[in-house]
Amino acid sequence: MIYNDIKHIVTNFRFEGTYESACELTAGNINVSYKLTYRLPNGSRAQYVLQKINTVAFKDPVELMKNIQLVIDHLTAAQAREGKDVSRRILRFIPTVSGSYLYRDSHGDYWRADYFISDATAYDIITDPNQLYEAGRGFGEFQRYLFDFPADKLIETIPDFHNTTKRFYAFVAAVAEDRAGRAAGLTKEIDFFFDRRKMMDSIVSMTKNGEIPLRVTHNDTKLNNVLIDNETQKAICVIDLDTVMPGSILYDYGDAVRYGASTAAEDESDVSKIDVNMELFRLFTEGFVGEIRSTITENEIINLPLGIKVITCELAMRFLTDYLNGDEYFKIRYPDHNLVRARAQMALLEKIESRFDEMTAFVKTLL
Ligand code: GN1
Ligand code: MG
Repeated sequence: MIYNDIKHIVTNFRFEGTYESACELTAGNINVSYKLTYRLPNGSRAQYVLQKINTVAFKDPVELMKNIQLVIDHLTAAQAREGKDVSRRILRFIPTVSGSYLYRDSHGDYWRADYFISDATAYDIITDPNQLYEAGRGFGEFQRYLFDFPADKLIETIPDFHNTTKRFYAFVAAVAEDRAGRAAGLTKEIDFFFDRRKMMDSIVSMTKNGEIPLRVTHNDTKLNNVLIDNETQKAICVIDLDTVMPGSILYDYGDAVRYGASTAAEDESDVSKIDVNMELFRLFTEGFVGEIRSTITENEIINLPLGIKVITCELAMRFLTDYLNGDEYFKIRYPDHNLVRARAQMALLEKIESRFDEMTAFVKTLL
């Protein structure tokens, strides 16, 4: 069945060998991704990731791919300088038959493909606490490599992506328009975000007034966006470079803790299961800060826990906004999925708020 969806696409890429099988990779909420297996002439197998880019989220795939290529070149040079073997550490795209990295099909959809990095895992849920330390180290290292990236070379692939203040305005508009007729029963949820408006403005305003520097950041640091080597259990490669653009490091740090240190899935429907695992919070923080301690400011370190709060609130609000808009942005697997996601992230935020002082006390020990 999957083959029918992609057979007209795969022939347009310079994959080695002959097509054998494909399965869908379902972890992402935006792009559609497939893992392809090809058989090589010597009988061994090659694996690739094929992706259809979501153009509701990414309006300009051509510019998006230029951004990613600049980031890849920068990462490659930085790691080569450290004498690292980059072959399993950096995404590598497969050219199309016409030699570019994007194929536009007859419906106008954009496709790209890269080598699947084998013998490594993108964890949705960790199997060992050390993996969170490694995830922290991996994202920290990625951040370190980007410190001297010339930000003015990058376009904003999604303008105002983590401008939480503007996200709030979009939420207010969604409530007012109530396009899907869903706002009536959601007074409690809607009030939740109005009550946190000031907190949601905090990083944007600190960035504006220069208290927190603008850096080149990843902007989507879910645990499953860093690959951990199966054998060494070390973080080897940060993936999903679609949203690398200027931003605050507080969001990258916060998003990773939000997802990786939670005791439940991002869309857990039983909110009583949701909490922050403080050991995992500490492990991630140590790994992350350890890589970049000498390059970030004290003010950034002290405000790391604020990043966890703001990004969790932002994402909860984005899920609710999408629910109010009739589910036009995030892929959903069942009708109320976005509402369930929003409630899960709201529950997580309440736990983060209750542990905020403890988190702040911990990051201060790293100063
Ligand atoms: C989306 O598709 P994925 O998993 O890479 C979203 C992130 C959210 C995340 C929540 C471009 O990321 O911002 O944090 O879902 N990406 C975009 O799971 O909107
Ligand atoms: Mg992503």
